[in-house]
Amino acid sequence: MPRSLAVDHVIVGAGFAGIAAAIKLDEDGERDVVVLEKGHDVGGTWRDNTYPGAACDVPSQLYSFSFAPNPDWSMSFSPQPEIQAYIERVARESGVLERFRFDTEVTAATWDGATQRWHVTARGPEGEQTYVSRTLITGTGALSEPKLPEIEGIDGFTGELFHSAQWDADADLAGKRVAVIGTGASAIQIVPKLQEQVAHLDLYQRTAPYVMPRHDRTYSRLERAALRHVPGLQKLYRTAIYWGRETYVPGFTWNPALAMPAQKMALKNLADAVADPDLRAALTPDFQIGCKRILISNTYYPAVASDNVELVTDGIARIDGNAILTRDGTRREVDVLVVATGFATTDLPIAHLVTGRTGETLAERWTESGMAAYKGTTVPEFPNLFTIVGPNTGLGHSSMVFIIESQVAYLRDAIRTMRAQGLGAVEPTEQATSDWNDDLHRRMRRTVWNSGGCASWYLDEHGRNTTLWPRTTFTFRRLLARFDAEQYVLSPEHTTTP
Ligand code: N01
Repeated sequence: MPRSLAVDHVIVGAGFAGIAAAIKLDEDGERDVVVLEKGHDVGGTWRDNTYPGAACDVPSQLYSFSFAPNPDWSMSFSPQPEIQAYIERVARESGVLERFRFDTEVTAATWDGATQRWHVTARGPEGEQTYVSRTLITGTGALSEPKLPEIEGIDGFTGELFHSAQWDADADLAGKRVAVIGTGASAIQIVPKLQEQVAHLDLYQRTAPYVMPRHDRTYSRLERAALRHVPGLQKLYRTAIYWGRETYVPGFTWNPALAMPAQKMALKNLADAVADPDLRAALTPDFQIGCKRILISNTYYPAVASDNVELVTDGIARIDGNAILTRDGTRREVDVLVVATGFATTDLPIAHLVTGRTGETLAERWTESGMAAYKGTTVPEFPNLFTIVGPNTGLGHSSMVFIIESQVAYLRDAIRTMRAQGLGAVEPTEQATSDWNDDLHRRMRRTVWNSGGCASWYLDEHGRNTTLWPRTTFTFRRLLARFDAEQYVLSPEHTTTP
């Protein structure tokens, strides 16, 4: 293989975002595309998160591609293996899989203004390769870089240790003493499954989350047959789920008073599940609902209340050998330590690898102001870069696939515009970008994420919310419906470009 290969588009990542981009570009006749994926398969976060109990907390009918409906979901909130199988099937049947390079990790991407091309270097099974491309499309996800807790002595832990997103499939936890650190969306799915098999489980909780009932159910054969065969039914069902979530959930992120009924509902869920008043008090959140992601589970509280589980709320002081020491001086020995401590969300690894036309990386550009893009998708000084699931595109209440499809529609229109107008480079103006972000952060001030009295992965080290979208998803789609060339610096294609 040549060390340098010219292509039209490089897509980084083969999760929902990368697959959608590859399929939709193909529909436009954009077939000179390569998708670089550091993992061994498609699926992204759904390939990686294989921990016991992993499942979606957004209904699958909505959490799937609009262009690849699936009448065969077994449950409303499908388990990870089913979602992974769906992603693999869509990728395989799309016919674009031959453009994917697996086990291939991007190590650098640099814009060359003279040729109006990205130089994307990647390390793969056949060594190092540079792809020279018109556009660079990142679909690397917001929750893909596991974050380990900074605890004194953790490096010297003598038992087995793994992160929730790097589950050791060979680990046999039956009859073991296990500790779980963290009580976020991952932990509350893991804990009930572990509780069933381990001898003892210590659950280290720093902040109690709100947990709502999980209204999950299995679809009957009749329902699945109807979804498959009745024209329009699946689309109608998906639309109903979409509007149901869109109308009631975002409301209380903007108006804390509207959150009170939800908060009462979550506290009633806790009271119904946990009889012991001391345990109930320890599990009661001390912030406003919605400030962190609201969790859903019917099995978490009963598991925590089980005889073989201890909820530890004293802070962790350090790790010594195979033991965790808390600040009250207690020492608890364990065989296996599961860290369900989340992901690096505001300092994305890809940002350190991408260098724009001024010689600065994305991470350097974002050092002071925090992550920021125009429409979450394009960045000044980074021509022809499209960041799917970029800054302020995340959701706490609905399907990220909807956001991804909106961004893909936008970048397709950008590429069509470039082709039609003979453009070699497009980048948003600084003015358009700062107007967009000023507006976002003005809206953000009113939300529970900023004023709800909690710390969360939504906020960066300066307390700025650079991850979530503070409006309806419908508005996001409308604002990205068309590539608004008037907000961009447009450069004609250099005639000398090879
Ligand atoms: O991570 P998190 P997650 N010492 O960051 C604690 C999505 N998701 O993997 O709250 C002690 O939410 C931390 O404590 P605190 C979903 O978007 C979706 O669970 O910071 N504890 C917290 O309890 C979700 O929001 C599904 O005080 C420490 C936990 O670790 C996102 O992924 C399933 C600590 C981290 O929670 C992330 O969820 C799973 C320390 N040093 C995930 N450091 C679906 O169902 C951290 N913690 C689709």
